[in-house]
Amino acid sequence: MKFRSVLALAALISFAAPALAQTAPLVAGKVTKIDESAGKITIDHQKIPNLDMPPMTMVFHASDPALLKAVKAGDKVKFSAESVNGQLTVTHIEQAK
Ligand SMILES: [Cu+2]
Repeated sequence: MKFRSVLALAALISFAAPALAQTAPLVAGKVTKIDESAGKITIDHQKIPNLDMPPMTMVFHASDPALLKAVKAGDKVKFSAESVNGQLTVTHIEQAK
């Protein structure tokens, strides 16, 4: 019984791992506002192909609070956004050079 659940877990992880490794494309944008306490970031972004979204300014959740410390309002950035549990979430962000 226990061995079976370990096998099931191993199977689950082997399926989940490629999905986690798959990264969303980097999108160019400009940070307009950061709300650290709410864990949100507003980005004036270009087209987001994986979300089929045209350019606009909008609020995203941050998948990790540390992401909001890496950038500040006014920064030009490259970021990845994905739908996580139905919420549009920034999963990666870096300064654009
Ligand atoms: Cu948008």
